[in-house]
Amino acid sequence: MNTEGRKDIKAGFIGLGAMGTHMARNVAKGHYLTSVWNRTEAGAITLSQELGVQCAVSPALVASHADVILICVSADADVLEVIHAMLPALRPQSIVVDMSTVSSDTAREAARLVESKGADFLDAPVTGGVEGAKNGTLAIMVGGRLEPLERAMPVLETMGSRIVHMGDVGAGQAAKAVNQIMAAGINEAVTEALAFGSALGLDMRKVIDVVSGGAAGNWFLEKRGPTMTQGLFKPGFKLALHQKDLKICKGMADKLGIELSVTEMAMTDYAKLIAEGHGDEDISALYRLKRP
Ligand code: NA7
Repeated sequence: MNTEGRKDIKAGFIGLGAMGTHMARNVAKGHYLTSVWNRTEAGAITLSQELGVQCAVSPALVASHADVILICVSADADVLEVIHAMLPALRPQSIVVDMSTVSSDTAREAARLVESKGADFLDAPVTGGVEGAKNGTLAIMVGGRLEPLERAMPVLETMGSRIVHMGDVGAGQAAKAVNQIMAAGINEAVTEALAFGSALGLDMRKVIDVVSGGAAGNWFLEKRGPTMTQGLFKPGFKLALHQKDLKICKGMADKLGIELSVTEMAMTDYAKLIAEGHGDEDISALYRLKRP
C-alpha cells in the first residue's frame, strides 16, 4: 500500500466531540486539515482558531473544499443526517470517511448516498480511547474499496498507528462490533474484580500494578482502574455511546442466531446507570454498581 505523504490532500473534519477534537488536531499536525464543522458552533470556532483552519458554516461547505471528508459524530441517524447535508456539495473523486461507530447497514446506506455523487465512502471506526485519539495511536478498521483507502491513507496515518483494511463497505463496522463486545466483557470483569479487591481491603494501587504485569493485565485496567477505584468516571468513552454500540451488536447477533450473554449483562447494567443519569460518564462508571 502506498503510504507516502501527499501534502496536497485537503481534509475537512466534521464532529468535534471527545474523539473528533483530538483526531482533527492530529490531521492538522500532518498539514492536511483545511476546515472543520461542528453542530454546536462554539467548539468549532475555538478549534479552528487554534489550528488556523476554516470554521465552515455547514457540512456542505466542508464537502465543497475537501478531498477527504472525515466524520466522527454520535450515532447512525447523525451520520446519515450529516451526509444528506453535505450531499449537494460533494464532488466526484472526494472520499468520505466515517469514523463514528454505527451499524454496517448504515455504512452501506451512507456509501450508496455518497457514491450517487461519484465520490467514495469508507467506514473507518476507531478504537484506542481518548488517549489514542490524542496520541495519534488509534487502531482504525476500514471497510470499502482499496483504491480510495490508499488515497486517504496519509490522512488516516496522522490519527492511527494500526490501519487495517477489513473488506467491503460495512466490514470496518463489523470489526468494531467485535471490539465493542470484547470491551463490554472486559468492563464487566475489571469492575467486578476491582470491587472485590476493594471489599477485601487490599491496596488497590498495588493490585492494579501487579495484575497489569501478568496474564490478566489489559488496557482498560491500566487506564481506568486507578480512576474508577477513586470514584472518578470522567469521560473517556461515554457509557451511553457504548450502550448504542451494544444494541447494534445485539441486532447483528440476533440475525445470526447467536447469544451474547456477557454483552446482555452489560446492556442491563448500563440501562440502570443511564436511568440514574450516568450516561455521559465513562464506561468505567459500571464500577458504581459493583463497588461495596
Ligand atoms: P461525543 O463526545 O459525544 O461527540 C459527539 C459529536 O457528534 C459532537 O461533535 C456532536 O456535536 C456530534 N453530533 C452528534 N449528533 C449530531 C448530528 N445529528 N449532527 C451533527 N453532529 C452531531 O462522542 P465521541 O467523540 O466520544 O464519539 C464519537 C463517535 O466515535 C461515536 O460514534 C463513538 O461511539 C465513537 P455537538 O457538539 O453535540 O453539537
